[in-house]
Formats: sequence, C-alpha cells, structure tokens
Amino acid sequence: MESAISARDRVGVQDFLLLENYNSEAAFIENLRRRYREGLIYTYIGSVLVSVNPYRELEIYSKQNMERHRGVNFYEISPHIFALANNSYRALRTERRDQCILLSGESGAGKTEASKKILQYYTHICPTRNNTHTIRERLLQSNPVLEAFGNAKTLRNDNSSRFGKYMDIQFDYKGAPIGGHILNYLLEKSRVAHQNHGERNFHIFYQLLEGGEEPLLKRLGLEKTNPQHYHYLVKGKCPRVSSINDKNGWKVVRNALTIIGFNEDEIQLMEIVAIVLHLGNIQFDINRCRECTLFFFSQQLLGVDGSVLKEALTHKKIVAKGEEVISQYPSALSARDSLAKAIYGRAFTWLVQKLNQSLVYYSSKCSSIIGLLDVYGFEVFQHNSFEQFCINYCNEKLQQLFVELTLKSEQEDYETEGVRWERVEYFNNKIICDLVEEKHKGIIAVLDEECLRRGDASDITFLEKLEDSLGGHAHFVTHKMANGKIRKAIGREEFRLVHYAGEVNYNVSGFLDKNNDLLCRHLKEVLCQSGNHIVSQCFHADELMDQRRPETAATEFKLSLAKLMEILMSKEPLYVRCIKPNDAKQPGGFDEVLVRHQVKYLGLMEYLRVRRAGFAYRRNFEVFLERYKSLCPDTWPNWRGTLPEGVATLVKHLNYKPEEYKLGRSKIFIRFPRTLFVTEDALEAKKQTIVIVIQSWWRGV
Ligand code: AD9
Ligand code: MG
Repeated sequence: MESAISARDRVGVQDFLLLENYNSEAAFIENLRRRYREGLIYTYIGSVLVSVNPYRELEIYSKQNMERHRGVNFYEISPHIFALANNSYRALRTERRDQCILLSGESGAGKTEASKKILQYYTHICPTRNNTHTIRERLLQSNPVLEAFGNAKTLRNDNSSRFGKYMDIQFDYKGAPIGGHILNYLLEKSRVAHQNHGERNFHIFYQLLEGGEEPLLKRLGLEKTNPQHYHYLVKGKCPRVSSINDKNGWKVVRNALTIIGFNEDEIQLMEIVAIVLHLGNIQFDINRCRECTLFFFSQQLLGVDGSVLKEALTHKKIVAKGEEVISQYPSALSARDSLAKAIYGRAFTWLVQKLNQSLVYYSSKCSSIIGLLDVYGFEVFQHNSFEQFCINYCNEKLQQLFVELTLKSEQEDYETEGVRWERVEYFNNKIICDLVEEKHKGIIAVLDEECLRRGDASDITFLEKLEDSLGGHAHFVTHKMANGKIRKAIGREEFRLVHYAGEVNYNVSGFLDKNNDLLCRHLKEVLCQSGNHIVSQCFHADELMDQRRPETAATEFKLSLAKLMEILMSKEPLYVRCIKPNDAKQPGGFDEVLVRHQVKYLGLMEYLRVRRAGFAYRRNFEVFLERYKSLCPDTWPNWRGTLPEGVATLVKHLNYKPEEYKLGRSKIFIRFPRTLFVTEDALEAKKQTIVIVIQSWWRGV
C-alpha cells in the first residue's frame, strides 16, 4: 500500500496552508504542478480556491458529485468548485449574510466555466419551491444565450467573454433559488465590424448561418450561409474553429430562447443579427453600393425605407441654433460601422433586460443573495486598443478589491484588535487604479477632456496630454519618455501601463472615437422609426430631444465599476483564482514560467503568508456568542455578563486550545478552520437532539 508520505509526494497538499516550505515560490509551483499532473485542478489557500484550467473534460462535475458535496463541511472533502459553492451557500443559510463569489484570472483561465459549474450546483442542490423549476432552467439557460451574443473566439480563448457579467442568484428564506438578476458591463462592440487576425465575430453570427433553418435564413435574406460571404465575418480570416461546433451551438441557443420564453422576440432578435450582416455588406462608395441588398434588408428587416437609410448613411445632419444642417459624410463606411455597432450593442443590453424580466419570479420573497462575478480576464495582444484598456482596468479594480478585503483589511484587523502578528508586505495596485481613474489628471479624465475639446483634438494630442499629465509616474511610459531598449519596444502612438499583471502597450489610435461612442443624429432618427420592435425599443425619440451630452464610454464604465464595487463590498466575498497553465490550450501542458507569473500577480504567495501567519476565521463576539451559546450551560439561554467574558466562558467549555484562537477587542480569531467545523458539527448535533426530543414529546402528547 502506498504510504501517506509517498501519496503526498505524488499529489501534493490540498491546502497550501499545509505546505511545509510556505515561503518558497518554487514549492508552491511544484505543488500546483504535481496536482495538475494527477488531474487535481483545485487547491485551497484557506478559503480561497485556486483552479488550474485542465483544457479537457474531467469527470468531476456529475450530479452524484454534486450530491456528495451537499451540506458537507469545506475541509471534509477534497478541494472542488462545488465545495466552495456549498460553503458560500451554508454561510448564506446559517449567517444570513449575502455572499459573492469573485472569479478572477487572465483570459482563458477558466472563470466562465467555473461560474457555470457554480450555477449548475445551486440549481441542482438547493431545495425547491413550487414552480421554481422554470426559474432554475431559465437561470441555467441564460448562459448559452449570453455567450452566443457576448462571447467570441480570440487569440487567447476560443470562448472569450467580451462583456462583464455580474449575476445575482436570489434565494427565499428556505434557501430555494427563486430568481436572478444580471448586470452587464461594456460589451466589446468594435468586434462587430472588425476582428484581429485569427479572431472571430460574436458566436451568434456563425451559429445562425451554420445552423439556421432554411425558411428562417430565407426570410432573413441569408441564403448564402458561408461566412466568407459576409464582410463582417472575414476580417479575422478564421471563420471555422475546430473546437467550436456552430451548428450545435445554434440548437442550444434556440432551445434556451424557447425555455426562457422569447417567442416572437426570437425572430426579431435574429433579424438584428441579419441586419448587422447585411449592413457589413454595404461596401465601398455608398453611391455605388449594391442597392438591392440595401433596399431588401432595410425594408424587410429594419422596417425603414431604403432611400431613407441610404440618405442617413451618406449625409450627416446637425442641429445648430434650432436649424438642421445637412452635409455629406467624409466616410460612409465608418457611419455604416457605427450604425452596426450601435444596433448590436443596444440589442445586447435589451437582451440582458429581457433575460432579467424572465428571471423575476418571486422577487418579493427574496431573502438572500449569492452574487457571481465573471468578467473578461486580463489580456495582452500584439495590438492593444481602447477595449483592452477597459478590460485591464476592470481587472485592476478586481485585484484592488482582493487587496482591500484580504491582504489589507485582514492585517489591519489584527492591529486594531491588538492581536500579535507579523506584517506581510504586498503590492497594492491602488496606484494603478488611481492612474486610470483619478479626477482631472487620470487617463480617463484626460481622454474625456480631449473628447470634449473641438478643433485639433486627436488621438495623438490625447497621447501628448497624457505625457504632460502623467510624465514621471512609475506605471506610465511612452516612447518619448522612455530611453534605451524600452524606447524601441514602445511605438510612437503608444503608451505603456505597468499593470499589476504585467506591462501592456496601448495604441491610442481610435481612443477618441471609441470613447465618444456617438451615433450621428441622422442615423438615430432612422432607428427610432424602425419596424423591428427591438430596435425601436432601443432607440427612443426622447433621445433626440435630449440636448445633454451622454457620458463617454470610459466614464460610464468607470461609474458602473464603482457601483459594482459597492455591491461587492456589501457582501461576504469568496474567491476563485483561476490559472491558465499554457498558452497553447493544451491538456496537460504546464508552462512553469507562465504559471509563476500568474501566481505572482494574483498575490497568491502573499495571501498564503497572511493566512499562515494569521487566523482562518474571525467573528464578532456578539455573532459568535449568539450562534454557539446553546453549546454551553453557562451561556444558555442568555449570557448576563460582558461579551468578551461570555466568549471566553464559551470557548473554555468548548475546550479550545490556546494555540487555536485569540481574543481581540471585539472579535474572536480562530486559527484553523477545523476548530470552527467541529463547533459547527456540535451545534448541528444539538439541533438534532432538540428535534428528537420535541418529536417524542409531541408523540407522547
Ligand atoms: V475570458 O477572460 O472570458 O477570455 P475565461 O472565462 O477565464 O476567459 P473560460 O472559462 O472560457 O476562460 O475557459 C476557457 C476554456 O478552457 C473553456 O472553453 C474550456 O475549453 C476550458 N476550460 C476551462 N475550465 C475548464 C474546466 N473546469 N474543465 C474543462 C475547462 N475545461
Ligand atoms: Mg469568460
């Protein structure tokens, strides 16, 4: 029989807290590598779950496995995403505190897959309430719909999320899921009109062409089903990908739309997909475009007279001093692209609202929430633009939350509570968040200022303003400011940000336009008249009356992220830190350099040190005493003395050893999770005894 020592040598430790040489990064990586080799992709650092993408189907997500995790304590079973989900659910039920699960890691690391597993777990394991099977199905089916419209193949990930998503799962007082609500963040709209080499447009375009039924395609004017026929689908030169089955994807989406109850809206939604494809095919000089195409889709699908659309695509209308001035567009193609992006972008938001309506069931009965955050991961390409800037800024914010809620606040807690403790140094990325979002001189402020400025404002003047405003900042460099080797590596139209997760060069080309994100009045007017009711709902006539300038894209994103941070801060967070083991998406491939880099920037070593040096759990005296007072005759039913004395009496009775806990000024700190679990089990046993006593008393009566 294999000895315990050799088994440990083979599969490593399942919680990094148990690692003997916990200060060694090499030992940390070696532990990950061993476990990964054995197909063990999950490892804990205390309550944080580290997950390494297996790039292959593992047989660990079955319904039986879900059952195994039901109601089991976190540490009684090997690390698993279900165990984390279960832990959060238990805390929700026992402590009645809203929870949130934050998935982080770079693009392709496995966040979206993990979030789907968590949702599957809850919809399978939680108790049911009358008629809630529909809501469970809808919660699950919202994923394929959103992925079809919001995910795409990129160089980093064949199913990359191109929007941020925060989903509330709502539970009633019995712990049954009774509804949900989704918040979406900044969809990468530019992908509609342009894709980099090796990338694709959003999945739905290919799914519809590949899987759509003949009559539907005919109705949409999409008889030609080869993606090569559509200008918006050929930019990346990779219409087909071996890992993606678009035909099957189509079936899944159709089925999901039916379950969610789209009915007539489904056709209108597909009309939007077709409108975008047709728009892309209006090419070259608009005056020589294939008018029959334009007239067909404009009339049939958009419900707008073809000549009206043509006029709007070629002529700009400005209202100045109450008078309309019409002039020819310098570029009809860019007007066409902004129209396509605006239609798709707003239809996506409409889609999320529609899903939300279908997820409202018993919202008045909602007593607690588990939030799931799955945003686009940190990404670096050869060419990085405004979109990568926003995505990476979003990841900075998430990292900041991790720093604030774990590394920083835990250590501050020890200090304020007067508990002896050795400080752990860590990198606080607040400096980078400030660099991006600070009022007046941060990158977004400078960008907005250039967007507002008329005259000679351009992407290049934006870069120059950045240099003036941020020159000398440790995390900001441009070609002009750099010297030697670095200078060569930064283009003249680029700025470099030294992010927490690595350096990224951003090309400023297109920043102003993308940030302005304005659709000209003439085109808006056309869309307001659209016969497609999704389009007409997305573009209101009121908008035309409103003289105020809308928020820029970056500022709107910044504000929505600030709101998101507030939501997350109001809940108890649990973390899944996802790691991408290799860039080639290979099962089994473990690129040590790549993994080491992620371990470093995710702050895993620091977190391990904080945890090792500290305590796994902390509870307010009041909460702790209230919960466990029934386990001690002296504190039950009510403790009459002071809170610290009550807690001290209770832990003495529970036989806690001095090394297992410390009492601070207002909190008890428990070093090992096991201590708390034993206490939890004792409480559970006590409850069972009470139930049995009541039952026998009842029978006796
Ligand atoms: V991005 O920031 O949205 O670009 P994610 O979301 O972190 O990224 P995703 O979950 O989409 O990555 O995972 C990428 C791919 O890895 C998936 O399409 C799967 O093929 C693969 N993957 C990830 N996690 C698992 C898993 N637990 N089991 C099997 C997985 N395959
Ligand atoms: Mg994703």
